[in-house]
This record gives sequence, C-alpha cells and structure tokens, in this order.
Amino acid sequence: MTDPGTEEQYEILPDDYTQFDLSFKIIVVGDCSVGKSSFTNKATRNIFDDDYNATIGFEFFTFNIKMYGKIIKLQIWDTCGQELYRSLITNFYRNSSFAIVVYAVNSQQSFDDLEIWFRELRTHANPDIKTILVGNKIDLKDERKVTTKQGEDFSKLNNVHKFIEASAKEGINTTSTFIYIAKMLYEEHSKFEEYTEQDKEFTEKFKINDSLSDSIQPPKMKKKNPEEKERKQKKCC
Ligand SMILES: Nc1nc2c(ncn2[C@@H]2O[C@H](COP(=O)(O)OP(=O)(O)OP(=O)(O)O)[C@@H](O)[C@H]2O)c(=O)[nH]1
Ligand SMILES: [Mg+2]
Repeated sequence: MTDPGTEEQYEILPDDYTQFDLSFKIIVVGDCSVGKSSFTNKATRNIFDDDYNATIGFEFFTFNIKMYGKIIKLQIWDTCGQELYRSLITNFYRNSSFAIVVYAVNSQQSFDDLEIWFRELRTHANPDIKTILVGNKIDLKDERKVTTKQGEDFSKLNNVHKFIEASAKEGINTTSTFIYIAKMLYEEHSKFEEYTEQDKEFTEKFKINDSLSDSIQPPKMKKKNPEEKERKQKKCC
C-alpha cells in the first residue's frame, strides 16, 4: 500500500486533546479475542499488550486528528465480543458513523460469525452506517485459516466500504485506518457545507489520497495503570 501523504497533510493530536471542530462516533465489534481492543489501543495510543484482558461491556477511546485545517475527533466505542453482553452493545450502534468489524485471520469461527455481526448492524445501526472489515493478526502467518480472497469476497457481498488486513501486534494498518475514517467522514460532512475560499485552498494544497499506509504510528502513550488492569477479567471465552 502507498503512503497517504507527507507529515504536513495531517497532524495526530494527543488523545486527551479537548478542542475539536467535528466529532464522530465509531463502534468496534467482532468475536471475543480477535483483537478489537489491541487494534484500537495500537492505533490510538501505540500500545500493544501480549496478555489477553477481555473487555467488560465496552471501553472508550478517542482519536484526534487535524486535517484540512479542522480538528476531527473520533469517539471510539470498543465493545466486548461476549454473547452475554450483545444486547448491551446494541445501544452503541445507534448514531455511529462507522463500524469497524474485526475477525482474526487465524480463527475460522470469528470469520464465520461475521454473518452475526453484520446482521446486528443491519438490525440496530443507522442504515447509512459505513463498515470497515478488518482481518487482524496477519503476523501469525503459519496459523492463518482465512485467506485474503475470502475476506474480499465477503466484503463485496456485504457492501463493506473498505476491507483491510492488519496486525495490531506489528502496527500494520492500525492508525492509518482511523486516518482513513476521519478523512472519509470529513469529506462526507463537507459535501453539505459550503467551502470557504480558505478551505478550498487548503484542500488543494494538502490533498490526501485514498490509500492506507501500514506504517503510520501515533505518539507512544503511557500504559494503563495496574489497578485499571486488575479490574479486567483474564478470559472471556
Ligand atoms: N499475534 C497477534 N496477537 C494479537 C493481535 N491482536 C491481538 N492479539 C492478541 O489477542 C488476544 C486478544 O486481544 P484483545 O484485543 O483483547 O481481543 P478483543 O477482541 O478485544 O477481545 P474481547 O474484549 O474479549 O472481545 C491478546 O492476547 C492480544 O495480545 C495481533 O495482531 N497479532
Ligand atoms: Mg476487548
């Protein structure tokens, strides 16, 4: 994949940055243990943990980025994959602009269960929600069960906006996915807004192309404190 551009085209801001011009809600769903939290943590805080800490209910992340002269805030709801909590999650689908649906390429079951997650989306989300399908854990080359072609075929059949394969562990296609989402949402939003001359000039000067880059990383953040980690249970399924 090619790089979406040089550093000056966007600036990733700290996740506790409070100002913003536009804010959008993103939901992350998929079976338990496929790497939803790892993917989001790596993308937004540049943290990866080899230990499994199952999400209880949901966890909230933010991704702030300045592009086209505007600060865009993505409010990311990382949900847990346990069936027990599925009815709780349905509340989070509402008003989400993008859904990131994750499976693990080394888990046939998580790929088969995509049918369930897309059915949930069709039932509970806004009809115009966009989806990104992520085949995670591509670093586990020897354990791969789901081919890239299978992911692509599923995406075509289910009107997936973008299909990517990723590795939260190696930081492949993590942050760039959120940059891509911010860009798509900004462009969609700006269709409804009249551009000022200044905005137009900025857009021309700092054109960002559509492709993802697998090499972009956000600034390294501190690890979670031990008490917060303790609150999480070790295994969910
Ligand atoms: N090798 C490898 N391991 C990964 C990757 N992503 C996540 N993992 C590991 O997979 C396990 C589960 O990751 P989580 O991010 O907690 O999975 P989850 O989907 O959030 O799980 P729930 O919160 O229970 O729904 C952890 O041990 C991670 O370290 C990856 O890209 N490669
Ligand atoms: Mg999780």
